Amino acid sequence: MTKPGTFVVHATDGNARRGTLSTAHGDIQTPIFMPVGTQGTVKSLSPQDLEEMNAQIILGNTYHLYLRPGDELVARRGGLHKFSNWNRPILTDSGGFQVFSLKGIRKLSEEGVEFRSYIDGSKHFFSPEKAIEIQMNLGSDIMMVLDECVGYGADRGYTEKSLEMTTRWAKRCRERYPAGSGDQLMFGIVQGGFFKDLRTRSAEQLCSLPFEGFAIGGLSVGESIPEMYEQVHHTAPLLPAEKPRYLMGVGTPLDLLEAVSAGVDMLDCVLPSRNARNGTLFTSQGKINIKKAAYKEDDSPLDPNCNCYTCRNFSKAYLRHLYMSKELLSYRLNTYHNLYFYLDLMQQVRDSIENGTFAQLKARYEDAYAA
Ligand code: PRF
Ligand code: ZN
Repeated sequence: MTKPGTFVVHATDGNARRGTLSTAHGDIQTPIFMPVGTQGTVKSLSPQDLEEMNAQIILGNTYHLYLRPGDELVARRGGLHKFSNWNRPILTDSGGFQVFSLKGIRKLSEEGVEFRSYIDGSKHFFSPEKAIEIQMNLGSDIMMVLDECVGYGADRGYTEKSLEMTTRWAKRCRERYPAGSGDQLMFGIVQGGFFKDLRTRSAEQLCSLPFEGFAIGGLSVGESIPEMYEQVHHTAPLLPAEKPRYLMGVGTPLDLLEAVSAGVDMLDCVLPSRNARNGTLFTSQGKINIKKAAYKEDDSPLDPNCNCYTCRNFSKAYLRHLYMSKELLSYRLNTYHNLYFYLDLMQQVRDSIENGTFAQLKARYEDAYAA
């Protein structure tokens, strides 16, 4: 087994990179999209489904799993991999986003963040050390530091104070689990809102700490798409070329391509799975809503260019019927297709970087998704 944390860039095409990141549960081929499994499950899918569609790594959430069923309960069952029977890599987010975005009174201080459970309103406290201890109990392959994701519209003064605290928290996270003390990796998270010089400062501070990878946080919080792209293109090149770069919580197929063009290696988002449950499906011809009356008697597959179980076996008319009837199978077949589509897109991205044709691939999707 290659030492966890080893990252090799095999090829580049412009700023896009084709790499391999080694973890304790195997290698990840980058650029990669990570399906979100907040509660230790990607909603409506089994680990078997995910393996079948070649998901290489999934995401879990510290915040949710700490509250229920509890990280210590998971640790007693041998960790999240064993508990959920998913034997490929897992990345856990720190709670630094969920605590700030989910409702629940919270008190923020240098020590950490106090919040109320979204389940029963009970009071809890995350220090940077506690966020890491929970992720140690979960046994994820990649742990994320506790950070503050500042909301859109935060002023310069607040953003500056916040990023400085996020750096101090990152340092405390790393001290709780020093580099190389086990098989788990830890990524720092760059903040700095929508102020480029603050992003630069945040990146410089974090990159002086010994993390195995670096994330870009604080984006997709209500800004326009051009503003988001501007920050990604500004921030990605500030991160060390020899380490993986992870853009958190982004995005649409076009966002994925844009991020890769800026040098991002990893992304996650609830969009494909959440949209699937709302009947919004991504296809090679663009986005469609399966509830439209036009599909009532449409016997064609969802996406004729897709090889997934849903597209190989069912018509749009049937998928629409399942959706309109709120049948459980609707969630499952739609989620299967959307995630398959995202993972297949990233496979095409990896191939195109190796072949030097990434720009053409990006242009093709930009055309299909312009409408
Ligand atoms: N921080 C953390 N998780 C996140 C984000 C962040 O800034 C985002 C950005 N929207 C998504 N997930 N810890
Ligand atoms: Zn499909």
